Amino acid sequence: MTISADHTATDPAGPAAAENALTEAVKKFGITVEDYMLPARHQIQMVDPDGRLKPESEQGTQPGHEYPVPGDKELLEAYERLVVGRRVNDQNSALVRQGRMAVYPSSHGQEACQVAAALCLSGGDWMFPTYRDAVAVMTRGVDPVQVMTIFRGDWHGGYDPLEYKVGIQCTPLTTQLLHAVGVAHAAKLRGEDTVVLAMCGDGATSEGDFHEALNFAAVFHLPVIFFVQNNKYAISVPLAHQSVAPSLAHKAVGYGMAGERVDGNDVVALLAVLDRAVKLAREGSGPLLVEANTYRMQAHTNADDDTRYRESAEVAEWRAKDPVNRMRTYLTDRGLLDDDGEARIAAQAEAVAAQLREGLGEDVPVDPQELFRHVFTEPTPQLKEQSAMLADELARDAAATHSKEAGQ
Ligand SMILES: Cc1ncc(C[n+]2csc(CCOP(=O)(O)OP(=O)(O)O)c2C)c(N)n1
Ligand SMILES: [Mg+2]
Repeated sequence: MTISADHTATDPAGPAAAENALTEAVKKFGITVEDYMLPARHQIQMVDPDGRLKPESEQGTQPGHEYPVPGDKELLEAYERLVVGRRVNDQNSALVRQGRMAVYPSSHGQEACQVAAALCLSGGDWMFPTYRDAVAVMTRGVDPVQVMTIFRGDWHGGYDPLEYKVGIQCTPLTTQLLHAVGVAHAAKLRGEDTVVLAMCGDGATSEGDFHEALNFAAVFHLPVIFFVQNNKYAISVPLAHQSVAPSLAHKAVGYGMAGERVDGNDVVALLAVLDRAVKLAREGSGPLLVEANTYRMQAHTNADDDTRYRESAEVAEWRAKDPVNRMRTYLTDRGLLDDDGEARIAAQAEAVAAQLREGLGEDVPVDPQELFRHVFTEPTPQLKEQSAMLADELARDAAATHSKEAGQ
């Protein structure tokens, strides 16, 4: 997409003002604009895989890329959501095997990213998720059964995006990034202080729409955080075959925005980096890209056999970096979590799982003609023809069933 609209027509302040806002934001970090845009040399990690808080000098930070440890209240809430998220992921995978859901792209192992993506936002902000981000949508406050409705395979998206300020979980890769940029542009024109978090995977960063969304957001200086969950695979394609950039966070600087990479299994670091990104975006310093370094612990979906393209040793290596265990150790060692707290959170997770079993346990009657109903205001001749063919087939089926029953 070529940007052909005059900036001054849509952004009264124009690009010069946007550039000034960025320069001002960078000034307070005491570094150059280039050093602000380039990710820190190492990923930000605050709590190591054994659950120990790392010394500040080993957290991967550097001047202008320093992050305070989030408060205890936020961390406890994050842990609670992690446990619920893990339980939901595993319950959903079971519901697929039982035929109650058609498909479920699980975020098992990526729950820290899911939880942080929701908790860093305020009520008036927007989130634009993908098919793998059901736990993030739920953590944002959408009813769990409504979130999972889309995976049943009927036509309905389940929840009202306007009510929750959460876009539909998009399956066509990176379409949601353009929706996100559009909403951010509209909010900016209206003078609202909305921040938009747009989610995608590592594979999705090769899409044309990824480029268009990032370029538009940077040129129009929009308050968007592009949150890339690098789980190392795009179905069977490993990251090394997808991109040879030094990191996915480095893609940001090419568009003129800041990038940062963070340990995606460390919810403490994720919250620290995303909280600052949201604050900066809200203050008007433009879009940012955050790459979370994580791993897809299970197959792409139930329709995929991951043993055909990756070694079990690799999966085992990542199991040791589990985000839930890590946080449990960290909070327990700090005296913030005890057996009673654990039991309360486990009970909460079980209640959500029961809600899903109940809510998705019944078949919903669907009208096959709804396939055609909401495509165009005026159906095309082809759709009319296909709809008539379906009506004919359904009538013949019904007649056959009727005569079979009459003959019995
Ligand atoms: C435009 C488009 N092209 C291809 C696909 C098929 N497809 C579905 S998921 C996927 C892999 C995406 O990988 P990634 O972005 O890393 O996300 P992950 O599934 O790992 O979360 C592909 C190629 C699609 N859904 N949309
Ligand atoms: Mg991926």
